[in-house]
Amino acid sequence: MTTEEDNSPRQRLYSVKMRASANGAHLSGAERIVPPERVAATLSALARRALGHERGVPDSIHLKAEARDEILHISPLPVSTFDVATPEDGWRKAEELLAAAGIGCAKKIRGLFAKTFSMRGAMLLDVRTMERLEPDRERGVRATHMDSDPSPRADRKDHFAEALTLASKVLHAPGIVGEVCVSDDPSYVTGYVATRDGYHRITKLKEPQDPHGGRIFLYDGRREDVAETIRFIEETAVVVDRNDARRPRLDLVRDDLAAINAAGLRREVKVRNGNLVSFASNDYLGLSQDPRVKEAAARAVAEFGAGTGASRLVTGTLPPHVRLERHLADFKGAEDAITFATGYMANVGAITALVGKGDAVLSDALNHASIVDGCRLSGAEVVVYPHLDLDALDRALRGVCGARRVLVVSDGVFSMDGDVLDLPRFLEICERHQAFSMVDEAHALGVVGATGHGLCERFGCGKPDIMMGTLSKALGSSGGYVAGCRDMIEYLRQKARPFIFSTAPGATSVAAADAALSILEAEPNRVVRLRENARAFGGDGESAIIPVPVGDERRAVAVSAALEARGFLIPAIRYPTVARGAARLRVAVSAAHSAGEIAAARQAVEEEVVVSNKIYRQG
Ligand code: WAQ
Ligand code: MG
Repeated sequence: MTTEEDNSPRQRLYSVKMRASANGAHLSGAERIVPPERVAATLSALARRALGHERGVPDSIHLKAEARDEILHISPLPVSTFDVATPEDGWRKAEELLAAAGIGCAKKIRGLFAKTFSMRGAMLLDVRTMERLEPDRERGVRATHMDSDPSPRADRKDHFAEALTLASKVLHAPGIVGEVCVSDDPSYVTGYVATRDGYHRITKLKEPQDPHGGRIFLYDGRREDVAETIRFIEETAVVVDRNDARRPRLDLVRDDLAAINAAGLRREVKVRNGNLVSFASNDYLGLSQDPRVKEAAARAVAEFGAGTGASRLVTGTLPPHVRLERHLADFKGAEDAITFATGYMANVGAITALVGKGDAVLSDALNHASIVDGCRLSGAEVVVYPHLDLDALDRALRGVCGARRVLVVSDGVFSMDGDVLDLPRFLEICERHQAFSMVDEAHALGVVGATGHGLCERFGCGKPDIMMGTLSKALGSSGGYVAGCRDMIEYLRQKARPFIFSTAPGATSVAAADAALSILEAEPNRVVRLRENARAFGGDGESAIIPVPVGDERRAVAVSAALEARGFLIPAIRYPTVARGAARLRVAVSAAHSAGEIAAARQAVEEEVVVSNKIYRQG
């Protein structure tokens, strides 16, 4: 054991405890060991914790503080985390860890958890004879008088910190060779196996929603010493010193990864499988593969080289940049345009340039992450209004009258469900409040409007002050742009930091976007075909995105995998991109899909969703 006992005189400490009950039943409990100056604050934090417990409101709260002269200071057990997919895998791991510590009865131990459920304390098990040694089988053995230094915040439960303290103390007791713990908290599925060589977290020891848990302390020693072991666990005051035990820094990252995995939220960086029919791309018009677009890119690299060597305002601006910006401005019916290396940068750049401290920005609840990040980074007051609720926007604008400048920003076509902003109404509201209007047409350019010019064409209305869009989707290249009046664009050239401080985008992507824009203008029929394909897949033809709601994250992933096995790439969209429990398939059609591909994919989606419905109900 790595523990060092240090008996040098220290400041007198207080053992502070809280116990709360409702209708005579235990509700919550916690304890801390703190210096005198922390006693009052700790009592109050523990009271808050009792009152805020999710299982109910207490009708009695006991708070107690007693001075302890003798405190044993020990080191924490070293921590490791094992990421497992299912409780079965978790218990297999637990079995291995116990076996490594010379404890061979893991299966029996697991079975005993059926009896720990009603116990407030732990079962004390003799690992040689399998006898239960706790004197009171209903209550069990309760580990108390313990804390760590530093002490975790007292007003709410930190499962990990409190469990590590308990396990470190218990494994320090004479004769204790191990502990197995499963939380009784239905939403907390991580448990642990502690042995003398460490605290081993196992990310899944039960299914979510399961309220059963408990603790079993494993004893290997003489029967006449049991009383002394229990006395240590229940009465000796122990502080686990975590000050010089900062956890290995990579473990902090691995813990988070394990949690992401356990929740079914892991995403993979995948190399595209060229054999699948893809409904995952934003290459709505198929222009990324058009020979004329590729040819333009190749010519540009031959003429101007691979990189631009400097930012736009230094020496990075090349003739293709100027040509594309002119072309975009004309296409959007605007006076000028500015391009960025990515659409993300265009949003962050425009928003942070326009508003800052003392200003306000109003943003639709489902706006793209790049808009969200721009709002946060700007330092302006951010008001998020409910998705597409323009009455709420109107009301919110009345509430920000103290702000110096006000910006309202919305996606034109929302990327997850393909729903469309009512632009005329949006503009009327912004105008009335003298707020800047900004619309992101990333999923609208080349898609919305009879000839793909976007929302203004679709509604036959005026223009937002800031018309943002991308070169990366329908134009088949990469980059972002903002189009607007001359002064607005000049302002962005002076103020937009991603523009000022990035190396100018390469001539290849710029020339490719320019060529694609020419094709879009010359061949508006592509837009018509795209809309027909969207309708053939069951969409309303307003956008190229058709959401198929599924709900459960794992189920959405399973349906997506089944579709992949049938030759269709249709991604599952999960939290954090959409809300938890609102996972869906996101179908993005392209003008390049044939009628046969659309029909086959639609049928496959319908079948696989039905199959998964059945499996899900049974399971
Ligand atoms: N002494 C003995 N047994 C206890 C004690 C105690 N002081 N407190 C709780 N138990 C028993 C009791 O049977 C509970 O039902 C059971 O343990 C579970 O208690 O690294 O939250 O407080 O992230 O629900 C593990 C953390 C958290 C894993 C465990 O336990 C990690 C947890 P809970
Ligand atoms: Mg609990």
